[in-house]
Amino acid sequence: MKTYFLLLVFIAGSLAQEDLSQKGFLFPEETSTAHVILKPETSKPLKKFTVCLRSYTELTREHTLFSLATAGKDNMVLIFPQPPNHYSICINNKEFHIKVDTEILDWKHTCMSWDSDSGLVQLWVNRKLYVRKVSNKGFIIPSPASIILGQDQDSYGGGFQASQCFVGEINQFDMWDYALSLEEINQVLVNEKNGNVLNWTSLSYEIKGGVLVVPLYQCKL
Ligand SMILES: *[C@@H]1O[C@H](CO)[C@@H](O)[C@H](O)[C@H]1NC(C)=O
Ligand SMILES: [Ca+2]
Repeated sequence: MKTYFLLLVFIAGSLAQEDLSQKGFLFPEETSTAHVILKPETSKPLKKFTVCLRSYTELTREHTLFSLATAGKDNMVLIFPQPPNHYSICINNKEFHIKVDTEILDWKHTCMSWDSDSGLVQLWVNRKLYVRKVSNKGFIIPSPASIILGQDQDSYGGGFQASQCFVGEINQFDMWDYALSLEEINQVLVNEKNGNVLNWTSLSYEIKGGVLVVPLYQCKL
């Protein structure tokens, strides 16, 4: 009985690996603590990647959608919307901006890819590919990486500021170690493709602070 109880506490309180296809993360309030640590399937250096996620926020200030830090480089990869019309993106601590359409109060699907061979950076928001950029051609993202949802890392795994945190809901987060083709992005949009680095249907993650896992409810009209 006692062992059973301790096991439950362990599963609920720390590392979980779970099929989240019918669930999402809720970040209910502005804090400098609430975040989700994501544990990738592979710890190899990355020459390319794609991340995709759905999000819903009421925030009109800048905030963090995705933060990947490596030793000494807190903004190794950062996806940082600056409503109403910009995304700030960092690769290898190098920041650039992508102008986007005005944000609206609704679910939003974001995909971003980077390919070291060409340096090509692609950002899709709600199926639209924005003007492409080139950054860090030839670079390789070293390992290990600290991958976090909900907060911007100003140091490896920490250094959070409430004023840059995410408040709202995030689901269908996946990450790949290659740049997805347009056909593959379309598969992601209809939930037919999951990541080989982070897989939303078997996600290894750890919740810190007040983040809730909530069911995805959709009213049918
Ligand atoms: C994602 O996880 C599911 C469930 O374990 C598995 O069936 C699928 O093959 C995984 N996808 C990838 C790309 O690893
Ligand atoms: Ca910061």
